[in-house]
Amino acid sequence: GPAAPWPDWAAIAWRAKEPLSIEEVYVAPPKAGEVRVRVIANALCHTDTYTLDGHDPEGLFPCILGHEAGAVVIDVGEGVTSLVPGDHVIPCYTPECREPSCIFCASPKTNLCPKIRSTQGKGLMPDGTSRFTSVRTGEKLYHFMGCSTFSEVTVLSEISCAKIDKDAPLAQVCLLGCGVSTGWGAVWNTCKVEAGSSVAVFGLGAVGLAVVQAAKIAGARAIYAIDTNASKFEAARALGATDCIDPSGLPDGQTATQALVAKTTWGVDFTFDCTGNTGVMRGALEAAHRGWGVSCVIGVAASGHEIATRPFQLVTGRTWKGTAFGGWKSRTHVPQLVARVQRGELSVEPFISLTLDGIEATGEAVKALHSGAILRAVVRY
Ligand code: NAD
Ligand code: AHE
Ligand code: ZN
Repeated sequence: GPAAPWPDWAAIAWRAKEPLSIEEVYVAPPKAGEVRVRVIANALCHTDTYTLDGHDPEGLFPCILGHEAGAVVIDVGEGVTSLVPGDHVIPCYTPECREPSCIFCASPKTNLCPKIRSTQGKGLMPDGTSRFTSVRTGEKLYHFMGCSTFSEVTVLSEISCAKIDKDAPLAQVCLLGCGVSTGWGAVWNTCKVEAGSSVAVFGLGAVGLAVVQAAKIAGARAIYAIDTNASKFEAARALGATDCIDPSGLPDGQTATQALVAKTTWGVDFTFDCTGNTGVMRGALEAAHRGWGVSCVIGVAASGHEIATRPFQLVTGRTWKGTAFGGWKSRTHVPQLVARVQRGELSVEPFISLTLDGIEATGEAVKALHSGAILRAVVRY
């Protein structure tokens, strides 16, 4: 029979707004269609800290956060055919079931496979239960975004695992599990930014800077980079921004939108919100070009916040759209992005501000991201 379970370490979020607690957890073996993985490296995304701060309407506690990671398969549950122990994977919060009956997987228009979304949103595996138990209290802990990578060991759905080349450095390509892939895909997939266009990016964290990088690769002629934290401008310029704007430092109380319209006459061809601030989302839409401008919402807004604009902004030719994971079909496209990074065609290095060792460093990474001083902090477990 199975050996007695032995515990692993995890960074537990017991309650909103409280620091993570490094404690032992029992991680149950994978059930049918699931895989158990050892997390090798985890990068911290704003969405983790937003959820820890209690802003996610779907946020459940106690839980194990984390969704930007590289991992190695330990064992697989019944019926798993695409993975074997030892495989390297990037956990993906947007799965890809590839079932012939899945109209989303079958459509080239979207990556939003809904196969396990309802249980994922309830913090549970697809059978409606959790694999995590606190050693200290005996309580069950919720999963998060189908990943829960703030744990040395976690359990994932097979359809959430992008299998990647074993030679790819997990402490770097873990960034492709969320933010950087999202920024690139927003430009290339969701908006299909054309050569010669103008682009404005609001919010210069890893997501916004990946938008800058992708826009430059797409041949954008002008890239306006906007952030209230001017310390982000150096990285933005290095990645291709042609003009950096601090909205708090504009003359005569001008807004970033007014500044952009003044610089361009009719607005910017493509604008991106990478802040999650609904006021900024409105400003980004209204900075889009009369007649054809497209504005893409990438940022995730806090519970209770809604977007608004005058319908006239749409009547006069602007399009408001949004993206989840940059439109990438996870199991198909993430391995391809990893290969492009390995070939040196794309670089994730500019986004890694610091690398820390040991899961106990996760709290330090949270503080650093909160302070605005860093892009991505990678923690090697
Ligand atoms: P981050 O915290 O590293 O960066 C956010 C940046 O926005 C910071 O540089 C901050 O100074 C800037 N900012 C904040 N308020 C601003 C304002 N009013 N005006 C201008 N700049 C402002 O975050 P990140 O990890 O890069 O993520 C960015 C956003 O994207 C978050 O909302 C995150 O939840 C979301 N996200 C969405 C997806 C998706 O699939 N749609 C994927 C990843 C992240
Ligand atoms: N749970 C929130 C929404 C959170 C959200 O929108 N998440 C983004 C990914 S953020 C990655 O860092 C997303 O892709 N959402 C699609 C999905 O299916 O969750 C809420 O408002 O309830
Ligand atoms: Zn994320």
